[in-house]
Amino acid sequence: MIFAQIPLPTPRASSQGAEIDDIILATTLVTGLAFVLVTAVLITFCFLYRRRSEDERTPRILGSTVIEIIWTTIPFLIFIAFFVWGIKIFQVHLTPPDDAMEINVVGKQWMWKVQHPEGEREINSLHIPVNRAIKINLTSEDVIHDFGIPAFRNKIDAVPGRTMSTWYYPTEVGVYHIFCDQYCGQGHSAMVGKVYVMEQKDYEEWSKAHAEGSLALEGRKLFLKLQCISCHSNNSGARAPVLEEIYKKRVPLQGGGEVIADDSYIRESILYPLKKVHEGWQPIMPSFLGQVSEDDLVKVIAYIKSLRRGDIPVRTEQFYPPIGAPTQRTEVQSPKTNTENSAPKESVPKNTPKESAPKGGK
Ligand code: HEC
Ligand SMILES: [Cu+2]
Repeated sequence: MIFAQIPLPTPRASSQGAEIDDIILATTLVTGLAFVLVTAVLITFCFLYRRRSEDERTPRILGSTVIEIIWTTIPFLIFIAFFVWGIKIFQVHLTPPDDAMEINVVGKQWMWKVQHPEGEREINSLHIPVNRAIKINLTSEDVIHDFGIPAFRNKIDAVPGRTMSTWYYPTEVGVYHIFCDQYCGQGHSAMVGKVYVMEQKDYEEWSKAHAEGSLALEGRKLFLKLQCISCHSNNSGARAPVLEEIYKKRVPLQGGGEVIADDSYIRESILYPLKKVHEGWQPIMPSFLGQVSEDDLVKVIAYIKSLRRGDIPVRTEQFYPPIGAPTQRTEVQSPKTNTENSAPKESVPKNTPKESAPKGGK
């Protein structure tokens, strides 16, 4: 844990992080030192043994067994030491504790689909409790991806037709990056996400709100299906307010005054969006009167009320595979149908309902 004291730009948020940092820094130091030594000797010898006159002849030097043995044995022992050290850490990564909470992750071009033990699902985000072992079961629906979380110092390939496992023990509450660490096609750079490490009670709350069949989860599906996400997304430059944590907050209104965002305000905003317009936003939201049944409205409102920071998904664009790439995916490998599977794809209209209306209408 000596080297692990050095501050690094990437936060360290898992119990295994320090060990990994130690071995990486030690390897870098030792090999770096060897590099400096070899280079120094090389440059010194260039001067020391340079040709001094036109008729100086190069002496014939034959090998030295002693030197050969020394410079073979020392690096060999050093590398073996690193190998043993590395294997020990790797072994720990391969063997999750028995009480680990299991989460299934599926990679596909180009998103991460996550399923929790109680059935909660999410895309491109992973909510987990702090100070609890988390086992990840990973697979891929198409090509090889790699589920990498730098803050946990962990990455593992997602291989189609196989389930790979790894585990974490998150130690710091916070939000960290998920990257796809294996080049997997055109949308590879967009195959990113966030991991939310939460206090146990926050996780339970989140879990309850996202459990299969809960109102909020049903509402989430409607939110995607009704394409609310085309405006209310987490993308920078989205055209509408992000609806996270608005419940019971004050909303300043255009033309002065303000209103508390309670159930009835949310309801009115969906059915009669122009009645009260959030100050600073364009009144572009179409009315959903007649498009959402009362039952569904209740679910959508429950979803909006449940939203915490980072809950609103980012719009995932549909990327088309490059020409020549296999278009038909083998059904054998795909796990059972995921209801959220197609949601982000559908939720990316090129035009909002409002914008596209005049084209067809006039
Ligand atoms: C065409 C873009 C667009 C779509 C689609 C859209 N909205 Fe909006 N929405 C807005 C804008 C812009 C505002 C802020 C201006 C206003 O209050 O009308 C807003 C405001 C709201 C508000 C009030 C929040 C606040 O901060 O005042 C709620 C709640 C809301 N929308 C819910 C929804 C729901 C639910 C859907 C889907 C059924 C939806 N919106 C679809 C653009 C959109
Ligand atoms: Cu990928």
